[in-house]
Amino acid sequence: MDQDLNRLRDDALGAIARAAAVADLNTVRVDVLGRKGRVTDLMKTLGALTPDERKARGAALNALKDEITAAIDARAAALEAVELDHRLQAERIDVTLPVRPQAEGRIHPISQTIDEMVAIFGEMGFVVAEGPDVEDDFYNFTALNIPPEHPARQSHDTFYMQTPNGGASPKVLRTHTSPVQIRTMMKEKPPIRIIVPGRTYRCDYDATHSPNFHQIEGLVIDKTSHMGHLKGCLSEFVRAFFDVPDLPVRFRPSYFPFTEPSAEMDIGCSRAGGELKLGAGGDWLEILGSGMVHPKVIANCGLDPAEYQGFAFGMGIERAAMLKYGIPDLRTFYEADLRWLRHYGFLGIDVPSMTGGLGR
Ligand code: 2U9
Repeated sequence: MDQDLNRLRDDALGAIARAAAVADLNTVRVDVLGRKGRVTDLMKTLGALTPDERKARGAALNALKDEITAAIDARAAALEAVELDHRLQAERIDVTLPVRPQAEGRIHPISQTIDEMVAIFGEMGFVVAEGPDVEDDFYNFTALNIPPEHPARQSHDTFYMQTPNGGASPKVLRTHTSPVQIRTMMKEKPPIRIIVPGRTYRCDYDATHSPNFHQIEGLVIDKTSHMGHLKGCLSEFVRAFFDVPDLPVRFRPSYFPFTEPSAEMDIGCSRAGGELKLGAGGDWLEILGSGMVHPKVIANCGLDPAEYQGFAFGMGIERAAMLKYGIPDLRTFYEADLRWLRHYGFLGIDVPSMTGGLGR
């Protein structure tokens, strides 16, 4: 081969071998084989040669062109394989990672608080029960041993629905979630261990009362559960809910028509300097009501009170959320103010679970 072709061959193959990326190979391709490249320039000189010289040099130039093209293609394939390998390493994803938290949207503090309470009682073996918001007067009052003259039964305190023919058992908006426990006891055979969160209604409106609010109530019915179980269960609950393991608790005698004996539960707090602090100091704060289910209520549900007994409790969800999350005004829960929800709401990823406390 002519000397100039040898030099061109060495230059081109050297540049191809040194190319660090596919882009460098394109530069070589243009410089050597392009319209104004070195091989093309030499092709243009063939016309000045004799036919024999043109035949020999033309064949040599074509062979060189093929050799360089093959070398470029081979190097390109190798470089592409390396680049693909780097990309596969750099862009590797772990498909087992959990979904990213949703940046938009918030869980309302009432929903979050219900979920937290259900997680705690769920761990103790309670299951959630639900029932209608529009109730029979029987399930809401009569079966619960609430006498006809009780103030709660006055239309001043309860929302009564229109009853066309003065029906025997008028419809009411439930004033507590207790009718769900009545329905469960009438339907299921003990042992019963249920927790009942839900919306409730009373004719009341001020800074601490709203015409609709939320309660969570619990019921345990079996043959042996007693006041000691009630105290243990509720003490465990408040300590887990407020995340204060040594939270002091005390039970005060009280009265409810549906429980006997009845007790209200207080948690220890301090009010020094007008600031409420749970767990510290010598003050007390009422948090829930409870008691042993009244034998008459057990009998009203078709169960024998000589065979079955158990305990019940109830608390306001808004009040518990206000205490836990420092929300000062009950009315703000229902104003649908997005600024309030962004401040007090929770991200969808903050699902309460008892793995490691409530997981916050
Ligand atoms: C059945 C038997 C017993 C539920 C109970 C309370 C005590 C109680 C209030 C707390 C604050 C309601 O939101 S609140 O105003 N509740 O003090 N509730 S015992 O007892 C029952 C329920 C159903 C069959």
